[in-house]
Amino acid sequence: MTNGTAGWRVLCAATIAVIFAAGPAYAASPTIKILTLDWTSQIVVSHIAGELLSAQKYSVSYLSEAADSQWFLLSSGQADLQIEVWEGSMAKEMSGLSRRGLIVDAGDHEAVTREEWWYPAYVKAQCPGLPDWRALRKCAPLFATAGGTRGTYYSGPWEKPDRARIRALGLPFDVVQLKDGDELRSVLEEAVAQQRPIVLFNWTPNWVESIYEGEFVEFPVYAQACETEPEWGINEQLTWDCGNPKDGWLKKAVSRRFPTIWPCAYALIQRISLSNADISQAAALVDVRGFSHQDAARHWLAENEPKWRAWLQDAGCVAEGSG
Ligand code: TMO
Repeated sequence: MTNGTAGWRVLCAATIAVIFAAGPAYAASPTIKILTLDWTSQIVVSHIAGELLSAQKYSVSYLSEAADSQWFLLSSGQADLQIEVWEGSMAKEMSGLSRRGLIVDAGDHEAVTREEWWYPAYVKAQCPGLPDWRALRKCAPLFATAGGTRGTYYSGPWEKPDRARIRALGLPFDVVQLKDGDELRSVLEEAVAQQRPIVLFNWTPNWVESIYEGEFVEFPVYAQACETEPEWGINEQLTWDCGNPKDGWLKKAVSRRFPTIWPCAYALIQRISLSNADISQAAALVDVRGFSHQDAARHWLAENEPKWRAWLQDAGCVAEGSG
């Protein structure tokens, strides 16, 4: 290439930049702000969506937040997309805010989910009667730290009803709430290394199932009324005398502005549907195989091209962002 051509290109690019900057008619589509939260699969799947949107010429950015902030950020339009909304820990906010029109329900993933108390398989021999929750009443001292008699249950930052459940079911347990999925992973790995009894919050699909055998505790079966009607269930004075849903949904949520500003991107988000295997693989690529979140997303995309090509095709339109 000659200097002359290069110079002409620079001039040309500069001129185009000026023309585009000057006219509001050429204003670029605003950036789609994608929430990345505090457990691994959500971050990887956010990057999968982000890579697909970027390839469609949308401008995307990632906002790293604790799960609790998602509702305020989405309903105020400071964030646009939360790609993994879990029924067990997020149903209440999701249904309340979408009913009021403050956020938009962009449909379900194929995955069926569960979030619940969980223990590694070797714990069962130490506490006969598991997975029935009543076994935990007798075995509580096994799960005590430093000589106490009350057991410790390790939770993440997502689950709210644990203390209520402990009270309603008369379980001699205290809750130690950890910061995020990585901290849960550390206490689990440490306990397993020493074959020490542990009961902690876990969920499926997750990376854990690809490494450790284990089971969820079986509490009285969930019903909506268990949350609201004290008379329901074995404790007639208190709510939450039940477990979490066993066959929960997994949804996508977007900001109110999303469908109008980016209708084609919205059509794509509606079609994105991940299976249990997809989600647990996404988590395992990072937590077991050591990929970065973005590399894990690219790896998943490279291995699952027919799947995402079908989403793009079914969405059936070309990005506004590319215009
Ligand atoms: C929201 N989570 C999957 C960590 O339970």
